[in-house]
Amino acid sequence: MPKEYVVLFAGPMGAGKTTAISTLSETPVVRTEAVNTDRGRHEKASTTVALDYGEITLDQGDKVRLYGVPGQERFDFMWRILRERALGVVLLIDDASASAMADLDTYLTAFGDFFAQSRAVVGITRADVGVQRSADPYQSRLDERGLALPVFVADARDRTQMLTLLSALIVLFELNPPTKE
Ligand SMILES: Nc1nc2c(ncn2[C@@H]2O[C@H](COP(=O)(O)OP(=O)(O)O)[C@@H](O)[C@H]2O)c(=O)[nH]1
Ligand SMILES: [Mg+2]
Repeated sequence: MPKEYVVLFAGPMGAGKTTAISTLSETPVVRTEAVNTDRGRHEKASTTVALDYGEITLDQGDKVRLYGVPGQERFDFMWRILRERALGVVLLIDDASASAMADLDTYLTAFGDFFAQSRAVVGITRADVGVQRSADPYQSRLDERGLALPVFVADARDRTQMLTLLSALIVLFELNPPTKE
């Protein structure tokens, strides 16, 4: 029976989330304006947040729903549902950004539950025009935090490289299926 997965693409602005989803998706990418209903945290009754959506069918017929989630995380209803349904996270970090290592720390914390459960992979984008130009310093940061998860240098414009990231995440998930509560 074909399965269906939800995968989140997270990371700071400019890291390549929209590009990655466009590169991977078989369907035209939909940019959704979603209503943020978290009234407790925001002045306005509702604000809109944009998210990218695409789909890909894997070799075995499994379908993956790909969501690009905006820079800052909002802990409202919509995010809780997306997070609960998500198999895992592809975290993209822009190696050409001066804040790349700080961004990694921020997102490791924001998606700490996924990282702790080994349901995350990291893609270092823009390494060709980047600062470190290598996955090593980022991998070391994960090691320091006790997270033995893969870090790849990956160009968001390259479908094969994005498929490698996605496949690595799915393999991790299948090795560590979430325990039912
Ligand atoms: N040179 C280079 N550019 C990249 C790479 N990955 C992504 N980009 C570019 O980075 C830019 C930002 O990507 P975008 O998808 O808009 O980022 P988002 O804000 O995370 O959605 C786009 O112009 C991409 O083509 C890479 O590995 N190398
Ligand atoms: Mg984008």
